[in-house]
Amino acid sequence: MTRVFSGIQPSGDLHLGNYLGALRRFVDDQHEHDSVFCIVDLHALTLPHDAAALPGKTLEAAAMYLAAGLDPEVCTLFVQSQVHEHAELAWLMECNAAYGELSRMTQFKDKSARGEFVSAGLFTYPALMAADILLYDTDRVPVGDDQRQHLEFARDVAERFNSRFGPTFVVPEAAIPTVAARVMDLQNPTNKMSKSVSSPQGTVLMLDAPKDIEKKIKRAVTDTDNEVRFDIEAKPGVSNLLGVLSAATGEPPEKLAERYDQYGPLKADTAAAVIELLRPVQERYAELIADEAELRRILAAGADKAQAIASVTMARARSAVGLLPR
Ligand code: AQP
Repeated sequence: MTRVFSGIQPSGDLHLGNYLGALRRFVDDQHEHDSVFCIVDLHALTLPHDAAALPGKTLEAAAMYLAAGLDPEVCTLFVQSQVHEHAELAWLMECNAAYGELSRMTQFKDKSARGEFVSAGLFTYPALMAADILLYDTDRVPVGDDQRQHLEFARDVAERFNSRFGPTFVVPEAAIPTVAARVMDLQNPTNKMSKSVSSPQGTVLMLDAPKDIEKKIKRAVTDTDNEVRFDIEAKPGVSNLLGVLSAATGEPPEKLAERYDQYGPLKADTAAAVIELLRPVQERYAELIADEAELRRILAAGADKAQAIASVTMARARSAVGLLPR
């Protein structure tokens, strides 16, 4: 059976981009593939973070995964730092990654340009991500388009490791959605919607109240010619709305565009579709987040299941590079 692995950082409040680009697709995958999903809290340490808030954010991410429809009886759901093999394999990945290839990562360039303190962890983030994926003999990684380059890096390191030390890792494939692969910020439609870049009016949060979703989408930046056309280069704002509406309704964006000759109705329909899409998730989330003990229990059981797989791969990788067993 195909193995699927993916993760989301508990680095802030999850948004519509995380849902359409990643989370929603995990729910379908769990029934078709052997699925392992992770809350990648070690990745959330790569930027300055609020230590006191992180445990809560991690539980919120878990509740959101479950609210979106993940069933812990069907898939494996766990927290990255609770399976120590992630940090351990990351070191082997770093020692097989070239400084030059890590320097070319666009996410590192973007994020390092923003902060005053640029951690070495931010630089080696893709090596930890490669470890996450390779530990589970992953065939397929459902991610948004922003993670394409990191996935390519994981493949390159796996191939290099296999050719240096013998067959050790499965080389994974990225699975990028055809619509809403990169949901853009509503106020800056040439930037992706993101947790860590503060654009409150440009980011639809998973837990936003319907009136806030409506307000944000109705105020989305478009352009002045009032022509509804799906053209990401020339009309990024309008195309972003059409992409979101398409992801919510299942209709191709080009076809949806034919239905509108003004921006107002497109925005109103997009807002209504997003509100309806998120409503059931928000309702389930409210119930799940109220029972912290149950969330912790689910995550502990998930970590046991994950570690049973990860420890086998880790032992194989240790032996391949010549580390002496204890
Ligand atoms: N705007 C987006 N459109 C589509 N997919 C997206 N993803 C993120 N933003 C968009 C996908 O969500 C998954 C989880 O992402 P992550 O938490 O690992 O971090 P990220 O990709 O760096 O996303 P953020 O929200 O921008 O987080 P910060 O700001 O903390 O870095 C991934 O599959 C990603 O592709």
